[in-house]
Amino acid sequence: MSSVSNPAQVGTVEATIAAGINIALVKYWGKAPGTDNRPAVGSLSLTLDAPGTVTRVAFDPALAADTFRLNEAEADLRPVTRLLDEVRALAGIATRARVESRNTVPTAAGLASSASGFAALGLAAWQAAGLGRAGDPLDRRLVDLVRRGSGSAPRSLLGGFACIDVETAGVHPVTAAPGLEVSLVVALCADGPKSVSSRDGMALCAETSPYYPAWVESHPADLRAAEAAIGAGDFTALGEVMEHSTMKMHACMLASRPPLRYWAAGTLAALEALVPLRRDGRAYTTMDAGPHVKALCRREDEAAVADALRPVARAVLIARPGPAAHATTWDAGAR
Ligand code: 2P0
Repeated sequence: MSSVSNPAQVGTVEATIAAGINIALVKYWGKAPGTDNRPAVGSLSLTLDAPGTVTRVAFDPALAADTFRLNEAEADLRPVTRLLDEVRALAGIATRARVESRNTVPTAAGLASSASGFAALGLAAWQAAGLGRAGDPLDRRLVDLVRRGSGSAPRSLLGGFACIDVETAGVHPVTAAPGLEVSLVVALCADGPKSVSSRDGMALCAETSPYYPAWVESHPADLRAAEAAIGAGDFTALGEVMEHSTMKMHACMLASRPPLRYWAAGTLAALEALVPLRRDGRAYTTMDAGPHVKALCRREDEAAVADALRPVARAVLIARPGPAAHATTWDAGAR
């Protein structure tokens, strides 16, 4: 009888995972001291049905080194190998892996894809190494693994609304009241990648913005309000707290030295275009570490919100709540 304890040691084993991007309603901005990429504040997000990432990981004994292709081209292997090394250590294997990834996130437009990317990579590697299967309850080691890649990635392991708790750095689903049917309309407002990475921006803000301590201190109340609004199906309360968390984060960024401004002219144009719908309580906006505007609305208003944004945006995507990261086939892809 073979003494091999893990299937990844005897032949090629592979897994393919699809994960959607997520948009934070209550924002993560700032890191706890230390090197484990733990957040300084919690966060609450919505995982979207699209766009997202599909990743296939194959542990192949014939490989001498890991390989990584993103959208059919060779890509930076270092963050992938870092994550694979952690998985190999946990699984007790040394096998190298072939990793292929397809991003349906328009990366050229600068819409963040690291959350769906690390969620898909982490879960695919996890499953291929025999550490767990799709549908298993979330393993805390998996949450930590993907968080070290990207602080927002644990939220993309879950579908719908997801919350990261600042005390534990764990992630849990937030169940919405049945009547709360929302859409997120994404307006792409500028071209090109962002000038300052989230990591550098967070460090600058924590070191130089006089508003950073207030941001951290006032954060838990926003998180509680958002969780309560989702549970009660209160769209207005949810929209208002999302907007408030967003503007506090950007105020904190703007007060950094030198100022950190992720907005572009197109960002303000999109906000202006939504003023009438905002006045009627039909659309609330959020922006991340980039120029794009995302509008939260009720499902019945998604077409009206998209119509208002189209004249001023480079492109408009209508997204709805999406599933948890899940097994798929490489050919099925993702839209
Ligand atoms: C968020 N952002 O909650 C916030 C709002 C940007 C603004 O999560 O440094 O790329 O890799 O942990 O995951 C930026 O996220 O940051 C982010 P790192 P990450 O969505």
